[in-house]
Amino acid sequence: PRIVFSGIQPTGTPHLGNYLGALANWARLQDPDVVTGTSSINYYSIVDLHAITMPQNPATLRQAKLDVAATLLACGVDPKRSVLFEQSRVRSHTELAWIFNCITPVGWLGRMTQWKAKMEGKGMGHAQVLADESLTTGLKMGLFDYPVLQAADILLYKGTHVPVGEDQMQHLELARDIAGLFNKTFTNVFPKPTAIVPPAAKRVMSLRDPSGKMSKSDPSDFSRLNLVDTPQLIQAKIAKATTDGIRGVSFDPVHRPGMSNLVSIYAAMRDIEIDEAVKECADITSTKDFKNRVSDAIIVKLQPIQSELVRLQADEGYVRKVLDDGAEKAEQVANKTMEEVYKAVGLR
Ligand code: AQP
Repeated sequence: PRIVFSGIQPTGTPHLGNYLGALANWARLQDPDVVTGTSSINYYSIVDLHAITMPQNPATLRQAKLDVAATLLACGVDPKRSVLFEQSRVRSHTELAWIFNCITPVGWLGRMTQWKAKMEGKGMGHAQVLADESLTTGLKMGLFDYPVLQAADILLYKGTHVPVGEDQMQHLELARDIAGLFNKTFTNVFPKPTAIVPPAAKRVMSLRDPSGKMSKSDPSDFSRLNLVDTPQLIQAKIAKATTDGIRGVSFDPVHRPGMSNLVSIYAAMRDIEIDEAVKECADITSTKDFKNRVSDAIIVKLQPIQSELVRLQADEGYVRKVLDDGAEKAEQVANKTMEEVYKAVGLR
């Protein structure tokens, strides 16, 4: 069978980018493959150890983990068919990351763009490199090493398929390289995982600045659509979304990034192709009318998820129980892999 692994950080409430880039696929992958009939084992993790690579408030983090768990369940993750768990409850994630740290060249991590982007968010220049001491004193080891931990997350369960948004492609390549390096250095333990990226809306952009991706940690709440936003708020955020002065609806990410972002969101919400979405809106000349159509589509799509979420949030005991069971199941599999790893490396 396929072994599916993916994670989400409890850094805030999940947004439409998380949903379209990853979560919608998480639910879908619980079903057997429509073409081959292959079934899968699914591991979905709330990756709290990744969240602390950026400063977090402990109380907020604790609450966010429960909220994210409830949201995943509301989005269709089914604990009967998937192992849903908190990363830090399974200690082997960090153990395997350490072993990978001992073989992964620093240069591989130096090429990753995410830590640079996050440093940039702290007012540091993208062009400056590792050798610049003034830059790297502000860079925490954990943030730099994040992709190695991510490789450990996936490979601990011998993951073969990883449903993620496009922003994670570089990290997934690294996970493949680390798997290959481990197998070559010691013995063949790990498969090379493949990314599963959705065809449409693989990268949902910020509503305020469509040159950057929609993200939980963006300080502006108007930059994203949270899955929990009320219809009024969704309408207000879409109404304020950055577009352009050009009349009519078209898809042209280079010249019309804001408009194109809304078109791909609309297409994804309606489960149609981008071309079809543009055709459907051919008669619309005013951006205001188009935005109303987009927010209506979002509201309709999110409604069932939101009512399920309300139900789950009233039942914290159930959510905790799901996480406890998940941690137990994940740990058993992780322990088996670690035995193989320890033997291969010579630690046993
Ligand atoms: N804008 C996006 N479009 C498509 N997919 C996205 N993902 C995230 N943003 C988008 C996918 O969601 C999964 C969980 O990733 P995450 O927890 O790192 O999400 P985030 O919103 O990006 O969270 P943060 O805290 O703001 O983190 P940084 O700053 O690290 O991005 C992943 O599969 C991701 O691809």
